[in-house]
Amino acid sequence: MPTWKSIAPPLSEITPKEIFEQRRRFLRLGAAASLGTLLPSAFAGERLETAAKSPYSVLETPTPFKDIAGYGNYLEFASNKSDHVERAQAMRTRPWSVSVEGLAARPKVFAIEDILKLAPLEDRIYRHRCVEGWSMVVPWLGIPLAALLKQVEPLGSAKYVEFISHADPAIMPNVRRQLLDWPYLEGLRMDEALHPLTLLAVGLYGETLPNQNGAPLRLVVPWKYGFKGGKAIVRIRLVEQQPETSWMKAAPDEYGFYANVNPAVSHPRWSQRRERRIGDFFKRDTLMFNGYADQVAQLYSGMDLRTHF
Ligand SMILES: Nc1nc2c(c(=O)[nH]1)N[C@H]1C(S)=C(S)[C@@H](COP(=O)(O)O)O[C@H]1N2
Ligand SMILES: [Mo]
Repeated sequence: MPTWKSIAPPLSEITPKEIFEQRRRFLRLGAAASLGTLLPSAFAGERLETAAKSPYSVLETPTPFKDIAGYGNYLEFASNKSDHVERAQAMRTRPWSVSVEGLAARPKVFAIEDILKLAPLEDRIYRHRCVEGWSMVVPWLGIPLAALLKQVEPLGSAKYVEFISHADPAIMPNVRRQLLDWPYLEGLRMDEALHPLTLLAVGLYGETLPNQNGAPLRLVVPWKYGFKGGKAIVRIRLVEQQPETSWMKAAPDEYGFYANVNPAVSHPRWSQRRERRIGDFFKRDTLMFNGYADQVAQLYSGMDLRTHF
């Protein structure tokens, strides 16, 4: 079976030339100079060209590529933190389209190539905190989700956004079982979805996303626990009611709709006060809103974050 690399054109062919030039300058500055040694050839995707570093990036050292691409959760493929890597290689991520539908004046099905033309690709180095207590620093490439949502002209009645991931029982062993209510469904409130930090990621470390990290595009919401970031998204629905996510259906007392990183609110089975950054020996304190409080705290003013966990 061909992998997507063998059937997909390099994404560089569809990004504007001036962005490509900026990217080359960025590369020459050395920010990605060590990539060659970081990328195991089995994971190497197509190089993406991006604008300069984003002001939204944190000034922390990114977790090595091999850890980001080798450790994580992709429950459709595996229930542990590593078996999904090999299994996800069976996925074909081209051609790919995303239907943006529901309460919108101009609902539309977008080919991924057209999504990439909506805004310049940005390097965004984000903290990534998993609800289970581990964390990473991830150099994503992506565009703000808002750039896509604005295209369909959301109606005033659209209060929430649902994100629906690809589910294919033929290649995803856990989709043949009842582990979660498939397809993986996540959601955001409209103002969270339109927040400039909310990213549709298509790349990692300057390359197209590895399949195991959610290729060809996935959601990234850096002030929330990692499970809010659905992988391999195929459908985005604008809705009036708060979505019931796959995790809320599975364990409503453990996984709330908001899932904001909050060291003061424990998971029923463990504390969220501290986290282990992959590669570190000692744990570190978890920061309110994962360190993004200055940018997002006002979204929740007046809300009780214990009830709305
Ligand atoms: N479709 C889908 N998306 C998913 C998951 C999943 O199991 N299925 N796991 C989530 C969880 S719990 C985390 S921590 C992140 C992990 O993403 P990463 O592997 O890119 O670090 O993906 C999230 N998105
Ligand atoms: Mo997670």
